[in-house]
Amino acid sequence: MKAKIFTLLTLIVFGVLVLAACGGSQPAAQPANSSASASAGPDTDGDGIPDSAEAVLGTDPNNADTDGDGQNDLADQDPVWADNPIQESSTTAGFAINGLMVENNVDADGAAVADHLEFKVSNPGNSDLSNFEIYYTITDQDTGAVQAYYRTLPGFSVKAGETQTLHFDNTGKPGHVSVNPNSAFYTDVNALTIEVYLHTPGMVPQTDSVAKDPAGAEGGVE
Ligand SMILES: [Ca+2]
Ligand SMILES: [Ca+2]
Ligand SMILES: [Ca+2]
Repeated sequence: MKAKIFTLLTLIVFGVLVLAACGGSQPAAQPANSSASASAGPDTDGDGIPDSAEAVLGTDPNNADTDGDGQNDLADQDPVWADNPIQESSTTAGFAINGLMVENNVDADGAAVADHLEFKVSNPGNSDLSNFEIYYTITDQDTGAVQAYYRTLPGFSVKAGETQTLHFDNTGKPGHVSVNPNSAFYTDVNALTIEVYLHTPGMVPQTDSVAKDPAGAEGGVE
């Protein structure tokens, strides 16, 4: 499977670059600094894959390492699958997650907003918590295909005794964590299962899962 994906990636990137090169060979009208990658369109994240090809591959045009496994998208044999790197020996249950949802999301006024992943993190302890990291998977309930992502959350913290909500979307709002716009979450219309695994050093990781209806249909009252 990985070999297939890598081959597909290679072929697509190669195809885009060949097309670009053909375009670039047309004479005179091309500016002096015209290059294959420039002709193929922008490469926003500089990973060597044009944005247009990232859409085909299902990778993130704004992130050179879509799945967060440390390998650049171009070199990664499976750019939307990361092994879970989180290791923890502590048995201290220092925080809780709840309210995980992908549908029926509402804004501060209770109005419906586009589906995105969100959940609450509660800190009942006496110390502020930070240095969170998350691993999450998106599973197609029909095909069994799984995507898996890892990332650190350097801007997220929860003060002692407080609860904070984590949002995963591409609204660019303060505190919201960006996600792959070409991931299964947005492009797969089958029913999905999303599982999250949240960790901060020295505490037992917390996990939860939620189902996303086919075609993004809302499952309840908006
Ligand atoms: Ca790119
Ligand atoms: Ca990328
Ligand atoms: Ca990667």
